[in-house]
Amino acid sequence: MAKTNAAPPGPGRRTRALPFLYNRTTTHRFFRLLDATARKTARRRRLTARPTRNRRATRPGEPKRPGAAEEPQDQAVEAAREPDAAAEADADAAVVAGKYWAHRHSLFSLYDRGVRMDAEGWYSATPEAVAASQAARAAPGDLVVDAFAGCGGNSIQFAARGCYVVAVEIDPRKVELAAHNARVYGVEDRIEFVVGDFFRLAPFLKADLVFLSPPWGGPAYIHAPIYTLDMLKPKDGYTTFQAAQKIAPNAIMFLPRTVDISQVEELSWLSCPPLDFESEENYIHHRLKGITAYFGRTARPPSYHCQNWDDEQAAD
Ligand code: MGP
Repeated sequence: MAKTNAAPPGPGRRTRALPFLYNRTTTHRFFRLLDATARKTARRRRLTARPTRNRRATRPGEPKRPGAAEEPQDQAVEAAREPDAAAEADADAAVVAGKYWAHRHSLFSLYDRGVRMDAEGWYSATPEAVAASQAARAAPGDLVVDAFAGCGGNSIQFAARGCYVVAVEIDPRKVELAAHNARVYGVEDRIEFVVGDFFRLAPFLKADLVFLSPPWGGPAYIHAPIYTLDMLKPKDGYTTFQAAQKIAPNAIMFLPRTVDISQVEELSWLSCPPLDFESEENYIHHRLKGITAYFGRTARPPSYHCQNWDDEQAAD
């Protein structure tokens, strides 16, 4: 595109068209305002574009990084038009650009084949090795309901295990991303995507197992020293678990590493007789990522396990 240089204010066609602009005092104010706006925009760009170390242009022939529509930074800019969403989108984009991009291959080993995520997907997708080990608790041929399917990471691993999956997700845009990702992994035939509210659908569903990875409240969840079940979204952990119990007694729940584990164990006492219960710490590269709670036949004694995965192991 050709560069154009703005003509300095002065007499001529423009002066006649916009006389107020060239009035001495108004001009001054106008350009001051313009300058302030430009500074604000530049500051916003600097915030959302970090870090440059992990960001590089796509090489020819290489699968595209998340497309323009899904690029978290662009979403932030889009959302910035709505004042309420602006702060949230900026925070999301900064977090995503800051650390989750570096984790892309542990979230999806086939990331480079065109996996797509939205901002929430980046920070809430279960790392693939963890999702695979959770899925290993299901038997091939099981019918699994993934209650908060998001961008599809867990549904994909259950399908890869040989299960049939009903993936429930309230956001139709996420369902599109999840269906796309299922195609990338070649498991789309085993997943039925449903756009809907899990809490409304639960009374009408039956399955062998329910997988629950509800929103934890965004990356800020970590600021609470102890995460209690009432902090889960969109409904507290008890309500979510009871909705799942209408579908199947067997459930797997992925929860924050700071969760109050005694509260989680109490969920198993909501059934009579109490469900078998097991909790497991999930590590990637020796960093604790979350805690998985297994209920019913997905639980294995003894009741406490610790699991570590690193990328080399996951790649095998
Ligand atoms: P994290 O704790 O936000 O960051 O997410 P991480 O990578 O541990 O960075 P660190 O520098 O703090 O160590 C860890 C994992 O938790 C993510 O990869 C997701 O699998 C999961 N997770 C995080 N959040 C905020 C959510 C959420 O809101 N919902 C769900 N279901 N999972 C989440």
